[in-house]
Amino acid sequence: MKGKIIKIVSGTYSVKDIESNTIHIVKPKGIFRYHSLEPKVGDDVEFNETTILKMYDRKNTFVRPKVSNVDYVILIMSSKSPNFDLDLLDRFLLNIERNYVKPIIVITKCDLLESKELDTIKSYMAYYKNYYNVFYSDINGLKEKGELFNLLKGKVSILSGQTGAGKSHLLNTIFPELSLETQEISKALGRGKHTTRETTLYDIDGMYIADSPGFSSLDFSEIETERLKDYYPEFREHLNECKYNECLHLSEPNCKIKDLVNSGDILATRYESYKKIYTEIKQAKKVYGRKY
Ligand SMILES: Nc1nc2c(ncn2[C@@H]2O[C@H](COP(=O)(O)OP(=O)(O)OP(=O)(O)O)[C@@H](O)[C@H]2O)c(=O)[nH]1
Ligand SMILES: [Mg+2]
Ligand SMILES: [Zn+2]
Repeated sequence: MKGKIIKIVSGTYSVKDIESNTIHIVKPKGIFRYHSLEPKVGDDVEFNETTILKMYDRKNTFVRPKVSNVDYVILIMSSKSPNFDLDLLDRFLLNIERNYVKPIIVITKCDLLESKELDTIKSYMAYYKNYYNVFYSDINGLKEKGELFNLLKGKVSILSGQTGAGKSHLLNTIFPELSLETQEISKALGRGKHTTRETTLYDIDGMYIADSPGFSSLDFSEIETERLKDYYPEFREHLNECKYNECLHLSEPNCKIKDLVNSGDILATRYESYKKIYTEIKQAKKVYGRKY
């Protein structure tokens, strides 16, 4: 049989048979350990009644949460408590782009904003809409639920975003059958722990979705500084339009990207964030003495 791993609990694997839609509880063959291959949720496998026999090649694989073959990362950004933060948004987007996965952005907690504050956020997000799908949600859930479902059908998606941003709450409002644990942000921070701890791939009418614990710090030190520019869709759009093909859009002359920043076509905060992260990566490499 062919199937997809949807849950792993202490060495026991739940695999969904693609054809019959039934769940089978199985163990992986010892050969996986021998090859130090760790089957993860999202992996497509060949299996029989008791055992996973073979794992198919992965499109990609994530470490946090441990999920393979991810199509979308749904980035949950709260508009208030924790407060909306463009720099953080750009960092999360970079973290998704570097894994060559498509981000979908959901701005949560819109019910906590004055309409003026919401307008400000929406005016920024209008720029991001040129490149990504953007949704808004409040305490009651998501308005354009149908549109989101159309994107997610038949795909594997993971939720990502700061702790307390409302990942589990959003899943609960759009899929009430899940009843995931959520927690007041103040309590979550006081306890210093995330409310969500384990990874399950929920199968909701053919949409595979994993909730995941939020994280508060992102590490970009493994990115090569010369590659960083490739993870910005607005830079990719103008490949080869700078004087130098290898242009990093920093201090080079006749740089198309800098022109577009000056004309307001590229959001200045995006460019500033790019420069800042570039410098941070350079600094980190110096500290650790790495040579690239
Ligand atoms: N007013 C309002 N509160 C919300 C909204 N979304 C989430 N919350 C609240 O924010 C708090 C944190 O939400 P969670 O869903 O637990 O956050 P999380 O992102 O899953 O957090 P971790 O699992 O720790 O990463 C809870 O008290 C939710 O009830 C919203 O749209 N509006
Ligand atoms: Mg959670
Ligand atoms: Zn340039």
